[in-house]
Amino acid sequence: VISYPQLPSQEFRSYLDGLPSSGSIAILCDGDVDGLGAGVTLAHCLERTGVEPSRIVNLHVPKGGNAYTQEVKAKVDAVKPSALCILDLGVRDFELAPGVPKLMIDHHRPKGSPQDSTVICGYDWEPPPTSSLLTYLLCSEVVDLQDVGWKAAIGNAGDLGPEYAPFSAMARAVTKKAFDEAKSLINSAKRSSDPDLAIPIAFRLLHRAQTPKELLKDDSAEAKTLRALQAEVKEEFAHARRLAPKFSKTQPIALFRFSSPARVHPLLAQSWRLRLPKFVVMAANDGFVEGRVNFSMRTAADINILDLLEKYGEELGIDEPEYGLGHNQASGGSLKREMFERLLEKMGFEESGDRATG
Ligand SMILES: [Mn+2]
Repeated sequence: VISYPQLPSQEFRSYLDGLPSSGSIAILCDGDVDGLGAGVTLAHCLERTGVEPSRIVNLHVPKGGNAYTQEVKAKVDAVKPSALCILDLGVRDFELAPGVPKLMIDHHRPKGSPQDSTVICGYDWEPPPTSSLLTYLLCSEVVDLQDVGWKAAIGNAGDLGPEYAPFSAMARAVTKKAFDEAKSLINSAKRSSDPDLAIPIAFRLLHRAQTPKELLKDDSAEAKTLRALQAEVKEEFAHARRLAPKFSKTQPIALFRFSSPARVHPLLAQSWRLRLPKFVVMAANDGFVEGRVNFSMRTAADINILDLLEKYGEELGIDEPEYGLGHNQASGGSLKREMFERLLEKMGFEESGDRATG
């Protein structure tokens, strides 16, 4: 049974009470199923407390980017929000909207304590909640969200969150099959080769559906677009799964290196985690963002990946917005190719023949 005595319900309520009565409220959320589940849940909560739906604007981070960058700051500024909610995107000092009241709900290791912000982060809670679960717990103390609770439940399930009995009951009520298929469809948005197109679609589909079955039956043009992108992700993943690992000479690290326009590296690392239980699995994708290597690391061993990446990051002087973030046993990053090669060298990988001569 989950109970978080530290749930800051009062702070959350105070934030809602202090929301300006006009102007847009931007919800900047991660594009994975946990971020979208949290974002949509918060949108329902705001609407049910009387916020005009047209005031709510959903924003996301561009392909391969990080939330705390000038690029995203410009996106936020363009909306001129009177309030900004940042969900499942980490906690940083970088100010996206100075002077605007901000709410951050997250579960990754925090990196700072930002100004003008109500920060709710469950990183060190036991068991660590997902952002969807955390958002649902906070919101359902303010309004009744029973009917849309499955949306947070798919986020929680999709990000391997803790078992929460009401969510399990909701999944059964909507049938497990439809629940899993809806989760997979929404999760394909950020994984696809065109997340900038797919993520806003996924947010809208999840927001307007009353049930997972309704979501799956959506026959709008944009729903078809998302399903086509999902098919592409499946194909790219099936291809990447045929790779064999390379092993470090000095560290318990297994590397899978490949090139795909889709964000299948987290899936690949996850799929090998239990098959190589004594290793840190590293899946590195050269094809996701031009000139960069995007990589995911997962482990079932008692190794702290955040600490590992922090150590190498200091040694190499890595200063990147997307590096070594996340969870103790699930992290990754995005590096320029040259820096990634240096990281691999530090990790005890010999240059592979084709790249060494290239
Ligand atoms: Mn998450």
